[in-house]
Amino acid sequence: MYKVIGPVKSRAMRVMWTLEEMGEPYEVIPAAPRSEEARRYNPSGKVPALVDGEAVLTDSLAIMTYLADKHGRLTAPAGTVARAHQDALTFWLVDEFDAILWTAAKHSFIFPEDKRVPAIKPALMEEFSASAEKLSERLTAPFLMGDEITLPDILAVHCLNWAMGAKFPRTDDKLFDYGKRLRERPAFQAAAAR
Ligand SMILES: N[C@@H](CCC(=O)N[C@@H](CS)C(=O)NCC(=O)O)C(=O)O
Repeated sequence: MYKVIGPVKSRAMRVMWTLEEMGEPYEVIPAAPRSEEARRYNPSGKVPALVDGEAVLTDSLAIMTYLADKHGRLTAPAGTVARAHQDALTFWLVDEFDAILWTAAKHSFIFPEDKRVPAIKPALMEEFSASAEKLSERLTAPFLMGDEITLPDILAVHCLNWAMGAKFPRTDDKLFDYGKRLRERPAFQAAAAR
């Protein structure tokens, strides 16, 4: 059985949601970021990690892509044009959503107090809002890549939830309703309950 390392209130949630969508059983080891236990799986202390047999994999998107390719779910097949478009959206979300939220977190509670620059936060919020508008514009189907849920949906909704938790400005109704609809999925609910 897969083992997901990291608490549900971390990027490990993305991996749990991915596994729930695929109906794959897994165990959770809720090791806190930077804890000794987390370092046993990833020397950097970052979570999530995934244990698959003898292998220990790190980085949420690398893990999700591995699982999607392995099980042939939640992704266009590797080596197709559809996959290149999907990956472009994934990497855009990493740059414009995840990195912005992570920088805000660093300057709120991750960095030691004397290294934080709280004045950066309004600019980050503005940048996130501009990116959220772009994402909303490109949402022209039930899911970001069309009629089926794919990995970028999981990443986008995880980041939208993170943004709400971090008190970022609300997105437009279209993106808000999309996030709400995806959070209602049984797979999301099951992962969130871990
Ligand atoms: N790009 C990595 C980022 C992982 C990451 O930074 N995770 C946070 C928790 S959500 C963490 O472990 N932080 C501790 C640290 O950076 O030292 C991923 O997506 O897995």
